[in-house]
Amino acid sequence: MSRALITAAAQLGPIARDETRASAVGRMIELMREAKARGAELVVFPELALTTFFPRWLLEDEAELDSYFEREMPNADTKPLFEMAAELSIGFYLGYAELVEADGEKHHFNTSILVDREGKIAGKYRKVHLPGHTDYEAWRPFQHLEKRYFEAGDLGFPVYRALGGLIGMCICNDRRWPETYRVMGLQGAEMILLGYNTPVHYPPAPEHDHLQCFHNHLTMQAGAYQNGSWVVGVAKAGKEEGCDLIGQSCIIAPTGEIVAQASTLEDELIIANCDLDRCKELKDNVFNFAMHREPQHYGLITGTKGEQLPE
Ligand code: CDV
Repeated sequence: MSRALITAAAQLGPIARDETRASAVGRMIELMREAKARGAELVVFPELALTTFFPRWLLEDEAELDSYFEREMPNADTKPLFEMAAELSIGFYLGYAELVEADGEKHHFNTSILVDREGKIAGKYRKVHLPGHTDYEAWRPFQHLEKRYFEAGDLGFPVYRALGGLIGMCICNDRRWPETYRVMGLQGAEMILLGYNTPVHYPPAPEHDHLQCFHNHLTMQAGAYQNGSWVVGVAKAGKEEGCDLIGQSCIIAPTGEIVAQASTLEDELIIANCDLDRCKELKDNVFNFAMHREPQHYGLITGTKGEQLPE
């Protein structure tokens, strides 16, 4: 008997700066309906899926910046997505900008949630690895101000029992870091969901622009294989406000093989029958952690942030 979780990756094409949340949610509902029609039990949307990728601009007006954030979830704009999920009995992952007010202080996070088949939030994650820079840098063709607009996540990398499996989440730049996957792998993660907005052009190292799609798959395939977990990576793709974003959304088996991949830079649904029991092929063998890990030699990984060079 297998533990199949039929999973869809719902890639989004560009979201314009003046596109409303209602419009973005409408596009996601269309994809959710298609996912259901094709048998999916879970649909994964991108990072910051409700608005354009606003960290590409310096926004100095606090009210304008905060207008990109959600103060509650669900809210009036996103409720239709939750209601549709419950009606169709389909779970979903959604990335959005979260604003929390506590003790008179504002906290901004780049967040994702996992919603179960009853339309209830089953898990939350706040992006740990924030790329980019804090101050305006005039030399760049576009900004990447995630370090200015968000705090680093404060929830770690939790893994949730949901949808019949052990499910973890991360967001965009997190996928490039092996620690992200390992911390979830050590909690038995059987499926890791992630959304991304990745520009083709990387201003600090443009000589790598032609490798963006390669690095996208390289890191996610390695994370899947080395932890014996399914990985579902979902792009916001295409030319968004003049900035080209990669696509190549994909579903990766625990063997590291891509089993479904998007072929456009638009709204596109891909789907795969993900047998969570296939994780055992790796977790019981080459990556049987309890049998083969040697954590006494891994202290540097949590003991230092930067390099410690030999004398
Ligand atoms: N949204 C992101 O985290 N984007 C980064 C870019 C800036 C490199 C990424 O890792 O894809």
